[in-house]
Amino acid sequence: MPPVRLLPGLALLLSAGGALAFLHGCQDTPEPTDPALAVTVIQKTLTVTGSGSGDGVVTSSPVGINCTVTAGVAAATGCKAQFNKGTVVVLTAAPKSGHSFLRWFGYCSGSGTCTVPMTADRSVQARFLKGPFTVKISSGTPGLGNGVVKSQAGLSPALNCLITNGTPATTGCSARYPAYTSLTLTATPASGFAFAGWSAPCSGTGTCQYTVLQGKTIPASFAASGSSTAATQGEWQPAFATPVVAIHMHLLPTGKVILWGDQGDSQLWDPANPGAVFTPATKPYRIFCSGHSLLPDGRLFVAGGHITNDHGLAKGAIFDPSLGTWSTTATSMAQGRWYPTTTTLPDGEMLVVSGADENAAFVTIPEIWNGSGWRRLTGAALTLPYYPAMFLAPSGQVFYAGPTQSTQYLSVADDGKWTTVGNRIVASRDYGSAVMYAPGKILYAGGGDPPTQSAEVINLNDAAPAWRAIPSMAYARRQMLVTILADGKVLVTHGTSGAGFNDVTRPVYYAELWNPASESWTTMAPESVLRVYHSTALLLPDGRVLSSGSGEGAGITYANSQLSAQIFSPPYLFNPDGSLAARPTITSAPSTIAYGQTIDVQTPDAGSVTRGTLIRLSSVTHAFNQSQLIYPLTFTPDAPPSNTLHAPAPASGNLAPPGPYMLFLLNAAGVPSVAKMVTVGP
Ligand SMILES: [Cu+2]
Repeated sequence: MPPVRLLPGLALLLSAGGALAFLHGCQDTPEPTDPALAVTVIQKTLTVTGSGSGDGVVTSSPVGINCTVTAGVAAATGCKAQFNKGTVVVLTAAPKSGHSFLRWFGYCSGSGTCTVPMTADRSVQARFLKGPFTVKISSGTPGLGNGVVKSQAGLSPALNCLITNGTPATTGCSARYPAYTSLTLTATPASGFAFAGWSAPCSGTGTCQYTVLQGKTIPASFAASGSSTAATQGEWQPAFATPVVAIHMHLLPTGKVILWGDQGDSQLWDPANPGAVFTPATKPYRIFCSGHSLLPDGRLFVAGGHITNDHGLAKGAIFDPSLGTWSTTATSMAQGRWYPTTTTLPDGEMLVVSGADENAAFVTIPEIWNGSGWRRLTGAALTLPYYPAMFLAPSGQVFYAGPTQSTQYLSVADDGKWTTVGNRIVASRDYGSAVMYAPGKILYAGGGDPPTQSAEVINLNDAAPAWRAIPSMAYARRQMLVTILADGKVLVTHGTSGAGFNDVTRPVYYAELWNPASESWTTMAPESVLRVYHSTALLLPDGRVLSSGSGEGAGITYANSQLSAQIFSPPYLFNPDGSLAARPTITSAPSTIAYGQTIDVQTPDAGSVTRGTLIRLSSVTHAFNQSQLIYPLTFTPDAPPSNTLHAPAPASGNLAPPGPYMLFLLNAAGVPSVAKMVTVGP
């Protein structure tokens, strides 16, 4: 396990789950071994606990544990036993009739037997659930597709679920079954429609075999006949090799991507020339575990770095994309920072918060880079978790969204001041991911331990902003990324559904797409590579998403890390039949956009383009993109045959802090252009 440590004064901000944000470093520290005493038999304790609503018994081989769980609560005796150190204990869970054994938590996962090597004190939890359970059929393509889902002949009660236009009927689509009922579901499309497939717990387009262990919703997706999965679920291109682990990844105004891990150089790659080699750029210092965002002039700003786990460097660095080289800032921060967050302010200054210093003390004082030196916000001391989710709000204040529960505004005026906004609904979203998906509107999805599939939003434009629950993702996940797409929808990639810091045995391969207008989720095609802790993803200028990284920390060696990247093409790039959609094009657009002015764009598609987006270039690490944000554009065309569109630019840096953005046009079908790089500023 990684080292565990807590500092005084944290209790205010921390829930039990939130504390985990502090406990995990970039590398794993081996467990200390017991003193080697040849004649002493060392014993280790195995503890079994229960959870859920059901009854059952957990027994061990060799004997020792005989633990009765009633309504999820383990009995006072029989649930704890000592074994000689090194004994391999196998636990078996047997549910009472009518109840189910769902799975193990703690040292084991899964639902089979639990094998525990007693090299240390161990604890496992057995989750039993009380039947019967409700199984419900839903549509994986809301608003789209007709068909019917039926259970196997002879089953009572039967499922006979008619789905029309992506909406399941009010009867026949849900039934209650005793624990361990075996369901075989068959999906038949209506005439003119095709069955696009099941989503979890099933997959593919054959029958869905499901053993009822808990209440479950099973999505079935129907689509118009002849439609392809690319049109509804997007498409992943084959993975390709990267020379280092992309733990930190950024898009530069040159259109190139820069990425780095701990080992090796930083590396440049050009998505417009995918066959081109990676070009190394020597790091200025050990910039692993730093924070970063893009400066008003398009250079990449980096604050802090790595000494050892929980010990940060006070240095700063800048990468100049036009020169292709790094330089170190002339002055350093007052304290080192390991796992800080960097936020571009309305005037182009760079705010740095959180992180641990050279002595592994949490840095409580925010610090601001003004382009030539640093100043500290001494009136705003506050201990924040590592890599906090910080967003520039329309008020010009900076909003702290998590992962701990109490969300707050930081005013950077004078010597700084925090004010409380309100608590999130879910207490800890540790290694979940947050995004400002529209000016002042923030989505926070997943995270926590065990991870949640829930999501919530807040609108900072409201008079009294409050967090509000929205529909959940299809998959619980942590160690994930949320990425704004060219059309303003939000893509979720990566993560693990397992409990603990980084359970590589339960990866979530499926991406999910969130529609801010309907607040609904659609499951996308699965990535082929496992990406969990230390993974990254960002939007490319061509509207696709680059996904990379994972590993090189939390016990995963460099050799076992993901030295690869993969690109996702969202559904908006495809026609319903799977062919590539015709994209609007930009003939010309200004290279700089000034606050409060009008943006004039030339396009041969003026007749079909009504909207566009400005999306700030990404700077990503550790489940958070510190730079991305979106400013939606509404275009008005000149009278035909003019090819000119006009849109109001952002009014101020509060809505779009200065720096490099991608300008996308969107046609009536929602297909984006390839972006033009622009600089937004005063
Ligand atoms: Cu790390």
